[in-house]
Amino acid sequence: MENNKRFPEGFLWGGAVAANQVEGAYLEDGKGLTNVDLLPTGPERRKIMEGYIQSLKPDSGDFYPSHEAIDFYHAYKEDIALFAEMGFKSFRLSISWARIFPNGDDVEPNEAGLQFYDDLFDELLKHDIEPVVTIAHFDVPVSLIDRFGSWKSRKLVNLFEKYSITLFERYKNKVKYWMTFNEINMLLHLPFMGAGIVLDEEENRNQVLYQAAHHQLVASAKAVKACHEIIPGAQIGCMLAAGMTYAYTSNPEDVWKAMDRDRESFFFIDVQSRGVYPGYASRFFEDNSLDIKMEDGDEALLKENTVDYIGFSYYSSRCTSTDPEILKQQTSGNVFGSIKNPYARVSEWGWTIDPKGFRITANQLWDRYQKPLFVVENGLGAVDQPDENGNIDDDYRIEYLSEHLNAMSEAIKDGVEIIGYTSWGPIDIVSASTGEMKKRYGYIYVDRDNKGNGTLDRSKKKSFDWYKEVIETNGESL
Ligand code: BGP
Repeated sequence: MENNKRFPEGFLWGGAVAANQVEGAYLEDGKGLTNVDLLPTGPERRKIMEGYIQSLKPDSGDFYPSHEAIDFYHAYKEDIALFAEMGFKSFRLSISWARIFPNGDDVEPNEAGLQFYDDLFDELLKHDIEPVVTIAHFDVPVSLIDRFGSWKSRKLVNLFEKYSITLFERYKNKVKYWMTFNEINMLLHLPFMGAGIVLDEEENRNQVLYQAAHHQLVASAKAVKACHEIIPGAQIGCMLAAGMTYAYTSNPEDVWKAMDRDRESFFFIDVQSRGVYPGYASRFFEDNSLDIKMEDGDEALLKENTVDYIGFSYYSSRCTSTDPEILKQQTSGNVFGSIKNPYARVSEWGWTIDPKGFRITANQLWDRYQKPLFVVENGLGAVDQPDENGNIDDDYRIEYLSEHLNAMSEAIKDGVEIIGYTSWGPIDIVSASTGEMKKRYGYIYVDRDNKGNGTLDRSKKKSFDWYKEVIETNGESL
């Protein structure tokens, strides 16, 4: 790449969504109920995401945004035509496990579910858009939660392997980019949303979560193995909710705590990318008397089946401190909260806005793993208010994205190999953390409010043409 080019030729510009946040049609064509279909909007949502849920059936008095979402299941051709108009080279989406295996362990897959994604990939390929597929973006069939406790059970390893092999066999001529678990570290923070795990008070939380993590890590390695065997040349990655943790002061205790916080997330990727459990994890298990059951063959499987690239989401960096007074100055953030960073502004949802942190995080991941990176989520959730003519001049989103894309181009100049950028929510979709439509990320506005009212009509925001030019010029317009 010549020095003056900011992005490599063939850079995979695009956008990213998740099945449960766009598709809707939550029980259509044979699809089974999933954990994310049990997340209502409102005050209950957070507790349920954390694993404290009373019933595995939707409550008729609640509103569940995933049930209709933005009806992508029926509108995908129109939406993909808009992505093609922006010049997308890639589009990241997830497959809902319960569309393929409604109960998770059905003997035969649900043909209507397989056909839906076949048609979706055909539509993308018709527009020369590369599908980038997340095998599990939080979805777990409720039946597996009900009968086996979801990822608490080793049974899910082989069920996930069978699900993955079904996808690889079916889509081997259409999909070259895969990733196993979306934000695999989410499991530690929001166990029910991340992995369908229901917790009860008397259980040892760390024992349950790190045993479940081991099951997901083994399942991920089995999927990597199968993908390489069934689709030679395909790239299969992991996916981390990233964002460096800064020490609030130069107090070595703060520095150590910040490193420890990052290792909590790196733990998963260390195993998926380097193939071995790091020493600090073994020490953590010992110090906390955790007995993680591993089966014969697990170690070799992990070692021999590491990922081809590191996918990650970046929204914000974080701050931590050992000072209880400082710790009180909390702000929110994707998955994990943070102390307010006095050097950074925050979004309307309190998420830190730190473009330099994006360059720092990309360098940190490259230094640690020395494997290609793929930015598969980045964006600004904001309240987009149409004006009297229905226009949305989202200059604030253009500013956020410009700053972050410039930071990413600096990381590439630092020698960090980044293969693509799929901005989160190229079209307005359901927020994962709050279930709101009001928290909009898109270049495309969708007429739907937090309660499901609206026409679902799509319209272009100011950022639509802005991003179209970024892609057309391969980033030179930034
Ligand atoms: C990540 C998820 C995405 C997306 C994103 C934005 O955790 O991988 O599903 O939702 O967060 O968060 P939110 O939708 O809560 O604004």
